[in-house]
Amino acid sequence: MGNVEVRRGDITQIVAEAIVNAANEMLLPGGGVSGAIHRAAGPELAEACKLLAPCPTGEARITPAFRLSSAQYIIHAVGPRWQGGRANEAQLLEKAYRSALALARTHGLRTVAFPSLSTGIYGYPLEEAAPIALRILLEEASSFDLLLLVAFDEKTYLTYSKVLQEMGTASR
Ligand code: AR6
Repeated sequence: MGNVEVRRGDITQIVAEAIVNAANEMLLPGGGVSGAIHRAAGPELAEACKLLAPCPTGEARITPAFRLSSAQYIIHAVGPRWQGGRANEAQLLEKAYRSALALARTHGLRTVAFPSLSTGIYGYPLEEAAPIALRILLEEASSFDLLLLVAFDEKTYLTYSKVLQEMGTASR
């Protein structure tokens, strides 16, 4: 198993080759982590995103990180909006993580930091999203040096930490 870690913090402060943005299909800045990433990267990011939009749910696009000096690339992944659980949300969430990792691999990137896709404005229940996200990161970790899940708030941090610990124990 490669290296997967849960960290508490602001993803715009994390040093990694790529950070992942929880984007929308139009790749517009919006709020949440996306707003923070766009503020840190500067207006060039929105210009670059415009050229790559739309990005259907479950897919990802890659751009430079522009003024964000802690990373070289930003990978914009579009997770699903929670609609009650019967609209293929789990498959789409999995696909969003996998699409981001596939882009990282094709660009030869070794360290990638993710936010908790879909569990903010898009309303995906944290307890259901965390095992999906971490299962995929663990499955794909051998292709990378380090995969980080960066939790902005305490509840997200505790949930992901607990799930990772359980999964680590289960696989030993
Ligand atoms: N660093 C790390 N995580 C953060 C940060 C940060 N600086 N800020 C917020 N989070 P959200 P979504 C956490 O809403 O649910 C935007 O408008 C946040 O606490 O950013 O996928 C986009 O443009 C939560 O745990 O993304 C889309 O329209 C997690 O990041 C839409 O929101 C994801 O919350 C996407 O919604």
